[in-house]
Amino acid sequence: YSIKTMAATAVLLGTVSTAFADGHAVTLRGASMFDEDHSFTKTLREFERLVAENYDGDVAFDLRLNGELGVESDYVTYLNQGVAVDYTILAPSNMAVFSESIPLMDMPFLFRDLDHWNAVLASDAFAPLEDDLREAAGIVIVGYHGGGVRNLVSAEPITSMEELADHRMRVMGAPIQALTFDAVGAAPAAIAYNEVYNAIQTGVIAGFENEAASIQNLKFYEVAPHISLTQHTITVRPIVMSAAIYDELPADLQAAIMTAGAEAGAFGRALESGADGEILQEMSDAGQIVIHEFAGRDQMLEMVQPVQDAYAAELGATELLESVRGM
Ligand code: X1X
Repeated sequence: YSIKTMAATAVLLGTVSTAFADGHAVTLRGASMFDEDHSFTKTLREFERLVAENYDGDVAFDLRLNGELGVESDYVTYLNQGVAVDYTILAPSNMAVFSESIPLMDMPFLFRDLDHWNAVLASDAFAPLEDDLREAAGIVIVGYHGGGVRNLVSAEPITSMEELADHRMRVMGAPIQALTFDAVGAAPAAIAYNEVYNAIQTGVIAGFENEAASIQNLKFYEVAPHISLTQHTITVRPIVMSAAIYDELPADLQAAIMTAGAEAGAFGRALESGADGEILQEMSDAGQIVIHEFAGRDQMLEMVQPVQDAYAAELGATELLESVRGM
């Protein structure tokens, strides 16, 4: 290999060795499915700024937006292999393929309200799940973004348990997501995020579930303008790095990344949870969505709890689940 060839290879793989390509000692490649307006991208920008601020050495960032490098289910594979994507923000349920336990963090109806969500994220309750993710997936959690509230998003209104029955809806790839919506009577199917818009448009599914920021950013309202306030999830969205890359970095850069991850996460959580209601209102005011009350939320919660219990028991995480519920 000549240096030029190595540089080209490094650019393709997006590893720390991109130093050859752009003259920086370390260049890290990031990925976002969204544009600059979405809270994920803003949080990753803040993360970059804080890493640079906390590190004395030479580090640069190359953040690819608008799904240029695919969707989260792709990023997970790249992070695991240590190629193409070094840092991003991911839904735990999109990491299920490598770690069975990580989706516990974002299973529907885990959090009672924002106070509960805040208390759990301020604790170290998820530490065993983080350890499993590092071990099983080669992915390091450096901070926690999140705070969006997920609702049903559909082509036709869903306002009651009766209307939810057999509703063909997309869920994220983790089995606990499908089990949850199956338990409440819907007909869930795991479909890649970048296929959801077309799948609704062509009638393959009748809807999905998502938070306001992403519905707005990716214009899902064009095909699914009905939002039913099931408020079943408050999102937890780890800021993550590939362990293969992280472990090769100098110790002072690793320390800067951990500090930056924690601070950028807090910044992002305040941003997304603060803007969630406003974004729904904006879309409603613009005539893009119609918001519906959902009558059966308490019933859903009751039907879902045994599913959560069984999932936790299978993972040997009953104590963890109980401690989260007890906070
Ligand atoms: O449903 C998904 O796959 C996505 O929904 C939103 O865009 C985000 O929460 C993202 O992390 C992913 O979960």
